[in-house]
Amino acid sequence: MLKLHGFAVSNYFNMVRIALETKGIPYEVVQRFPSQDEDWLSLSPIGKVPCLETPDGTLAETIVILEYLDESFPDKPLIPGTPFEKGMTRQLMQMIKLYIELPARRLFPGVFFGGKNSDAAVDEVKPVLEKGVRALNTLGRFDPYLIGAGPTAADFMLMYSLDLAAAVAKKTYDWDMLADITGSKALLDRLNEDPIAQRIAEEKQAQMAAFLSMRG
Ligand SMILES: N[C@@H](CCC(=O)N[C@@H](CS)C(=O)NCC(=O)O)C(=O)O
Repeated sequence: MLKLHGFAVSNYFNMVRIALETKGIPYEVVQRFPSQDEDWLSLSPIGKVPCLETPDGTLAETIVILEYLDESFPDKPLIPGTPFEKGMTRQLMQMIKLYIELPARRLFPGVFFGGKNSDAAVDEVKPVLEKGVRALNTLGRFDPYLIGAGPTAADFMLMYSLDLAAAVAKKTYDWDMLADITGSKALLDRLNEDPIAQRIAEEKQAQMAAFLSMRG
């Protein structure tokens, strides 16, 4: 059986988890926190979570794992359609990672973990997020899902990235980022209403206090 390594507060872990659950793929969770321990690095070369143990070996990097799942379990595709349509979903996945999640993540220490963000980081992140917002407005259809009638892997990346990025934008710049992405608030509400998403959110909430005290 597939083994998903990670922990319930991790947004990347939850992107993979919701894909596994939505597709109905059997899997086990192995609770793991990021580290540079030798045994973990032998599974996840950079030491991050998530990582997926498959019958053929181990894969790290969320987009790689999502692609592996869709190719190995073609029912209920999360990167559906023609090569071009698949390209559109993949394009959004990359835009969300590179221009929403990663820049926002630079400011997590000051926003979520009681640290202080440097002025340089604060200045550098905003224009990148603005480009990400512009790309989502250009590429997203929000009708009702990001790119079509059903959720894709891009929706799952969005729901576990945009919530955090919006919190970063609000606290750092007093910027209501969701108001600037037409349809995004309704889409996040729709995605979060799903019973699978609610279960994942409950597990995240249950682990949150322990996670924050571990970091503090
Ligand atoms: N590019 C990685 C990012 C994963 C990631 O940043 N995971 C976080 C937890 S949500 C982590 O392991 N952080 C520890 C670190 O950055 O060393 C992916 O797509 O899976």
